[in-house]
Amino acid sequence: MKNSNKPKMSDYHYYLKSLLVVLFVAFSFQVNAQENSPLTLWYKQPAADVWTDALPIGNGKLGAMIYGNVENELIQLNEHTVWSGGPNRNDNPDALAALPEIRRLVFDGKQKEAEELAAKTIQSKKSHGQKFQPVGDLNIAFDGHDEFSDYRRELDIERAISKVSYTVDGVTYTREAISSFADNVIAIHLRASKPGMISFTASMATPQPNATIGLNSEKELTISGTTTDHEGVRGQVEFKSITKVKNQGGTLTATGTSIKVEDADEVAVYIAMATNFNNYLDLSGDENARAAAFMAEAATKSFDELLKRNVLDYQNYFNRVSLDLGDTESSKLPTDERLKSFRTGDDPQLVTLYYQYGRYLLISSSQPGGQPANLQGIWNKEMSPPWDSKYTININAQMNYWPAEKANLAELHEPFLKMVTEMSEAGEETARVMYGARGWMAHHNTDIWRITGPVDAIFWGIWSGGGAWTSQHLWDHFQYSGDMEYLKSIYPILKGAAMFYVDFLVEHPDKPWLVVNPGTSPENAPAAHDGSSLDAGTTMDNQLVFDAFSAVIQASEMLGNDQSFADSLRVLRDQLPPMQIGKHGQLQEWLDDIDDPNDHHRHISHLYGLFPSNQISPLRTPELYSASKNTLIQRGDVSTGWSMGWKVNWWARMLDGNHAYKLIQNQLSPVGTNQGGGGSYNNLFDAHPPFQIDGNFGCTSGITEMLVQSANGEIHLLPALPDVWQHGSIAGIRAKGGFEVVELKWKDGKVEKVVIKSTIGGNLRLRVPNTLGLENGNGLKNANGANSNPFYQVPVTAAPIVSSAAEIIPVDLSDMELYDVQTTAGEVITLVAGK
Ligand code: FUC
Repeated sequence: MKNSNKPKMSDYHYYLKSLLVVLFVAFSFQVNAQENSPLTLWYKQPAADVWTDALPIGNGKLGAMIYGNVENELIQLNEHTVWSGGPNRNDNPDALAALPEIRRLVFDGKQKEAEELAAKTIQSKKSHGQKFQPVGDLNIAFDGHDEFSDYRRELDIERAISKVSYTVDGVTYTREAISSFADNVIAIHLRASKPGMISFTASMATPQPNATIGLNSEKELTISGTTTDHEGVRGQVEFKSITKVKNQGGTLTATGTSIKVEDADEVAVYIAMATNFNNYLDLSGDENARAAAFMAEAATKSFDELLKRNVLDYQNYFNRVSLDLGDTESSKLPTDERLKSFRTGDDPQLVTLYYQYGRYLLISSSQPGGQPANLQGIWNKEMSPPWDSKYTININAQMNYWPAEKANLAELHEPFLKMVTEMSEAGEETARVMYGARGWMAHHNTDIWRITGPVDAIFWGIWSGGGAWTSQHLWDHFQYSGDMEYLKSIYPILKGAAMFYVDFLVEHPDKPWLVVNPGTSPENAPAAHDGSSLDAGTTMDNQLVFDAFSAVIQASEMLGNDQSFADSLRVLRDQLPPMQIGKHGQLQEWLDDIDDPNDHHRHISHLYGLFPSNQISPLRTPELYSASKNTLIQRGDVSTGWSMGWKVNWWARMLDGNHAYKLIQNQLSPVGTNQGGGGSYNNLFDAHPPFQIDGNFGCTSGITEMLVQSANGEIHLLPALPDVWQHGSIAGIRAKGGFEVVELKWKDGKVEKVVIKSTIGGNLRLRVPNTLGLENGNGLKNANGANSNPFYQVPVTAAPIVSSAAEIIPVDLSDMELYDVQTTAGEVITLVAGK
């Protein structure tokens, strides 16, 4: 029949063709959309031999740096428990006998003599901490790929996948790499746009001296080794890596210690790594069985299966928070070019990318059951990395975890909290043997073996606040969730940290105070003390003891137990020295007014009280606000990476968004361009320099603090918004007391809409820059009196002692509203502007 409506065979072909075209377009669109995802770091050139140009992937246990080199791809490998040495302690028992004399010398103003004696008697004579070490490298050599075009290298932090693509002789080659959370392997996928085009030789290398590279009967490349001895501690970590090459099409030949693939259609390479490490005291695991089991399990799955599952696992964390600070044309440029022009340009999206990169790095370097992120996260290629890539706990390791609770990654706090628990076990002996004290303590460093003795020069190592500060993280973890069972479980650790000071504090001979002696203010030393760092009653020590005691006092109240111990702490807390404001208007770092206003030292430890603690605030302690401002200005902005990261948080707590933003500009400057200070490498790793990951995490925390703070007994929205972020939104931020800021939108610097979920109920006290009302048009109740919410009780800071020469800068607060909203568990509150 002519003109029939029935489709003809050719029509079927037409439909099929159309469908394929639609699918193809949709697919290419998706690929394009992925390539242009705003949350991508990307570059037009390979990393060549520059490690800080390579891109990091990790699953908290296995880390890799992908160089993206075309002819000779290099993938540098880490496993979280590959450390030098083995279980060991490093206390110096001579301390106890020398303690009275050291204290007397400090009180007599003979700090230098005290330091010399302490160097002999307190400083560890054993290990000064072991080293986090690499496993080795995977090299993949491609013949004939010396000339290429259309090169692109990227790290998509929305999907946790690194990708390299380029064209040789009309064939497009693609490499993707992930570190699989669920399947315990690093997986690399090699593809080409034409079949049979993939040929390469894969081999392994390792800088570990006690390791052998081999090939097993499964035609897998292996590295088997034992880590090195260091400072008298025998290397006892046994490690194994297994690399499997799975080709589709073509041939695979294994010769010597390399694998040659010829003419394959596509290839997957999986790398499993494991050690004998069970915990800080036990190395009885079987690294061979572990690595083999990981590989056997992963090998049954295709790369696409691993990838699909990995994206879901990763996004379970990553997608909880979104941030929009605006976008400009600059975001279309490669990341290294954006970094170069950030300070002078207009690229707010780079801040969003950097913020989310901080979250990406925490997800990738800190997973439950693994080791905490160390000074380099989980990425290190050196056998002797800077500061051994361990845990400096006078600031750096804590900074790594500042974003964990508020940026909605609380589960990833676990490795650090576990480390604190283990230090509390190890540090009991240190407290007893070295200082004759009950409870537990730690000095300024620890490592995978949880050493708690004093390391490095005595000047740094004698600091005794490691227990007080790190245990605050347990308290914080509780305060965010409100989980009373958790509080019960950690109470003994908080109590132990406080108990140490019950025994360690001594009466000052001339002043009416109880002080830490010997104490220090980390790594700084006043000229007035002949350059010695030792002192009694330094401001940071006082603030730390205040927090250690306050946490126990509040915890015991909430648990309704141990009241008499809490009461005894109240009495002691009242005898701590108050903060003092010196003749330069500064917050005094030392007990005497000896600060140098031209000192630009990177540590400003006495501002611990401003952040992360909450003993100083423009809203509650105006004189101390003034002193902190003077101190921040005198110390200056530019410094090492982590110091600048801390300053973002400080200026946010000072409610000065423009100054905080200035620090972000410094942080997002290429390393070497910042008047001798830190900055960022091309892969956006923080530069101390050298690379230290703390600055990444510190800045991520600081950006959150600029937008939402839970401090001062309230949730403060837009507390420190810089002029350049007048419009934007953030979603998914957590606040103490189980609140979640599900959505916060602002326009012209004012809150337009905020949605807050209360997970455990209680009063929501909200400070905002403009009038808000309920969606139904009803107004809100203005806050009155003390906040009834138990998670928003702030211990009162003692009135400072102010030098008669000090000038006090008045606090200039913009208009704000303060509301109280009663919430029940599970309730979602929506508030809008102007009602
Ligand atoms: C502290 C800092 C240094 C460095 C080191 C890892 O000692 O003072 O700047 O960050 O830790």
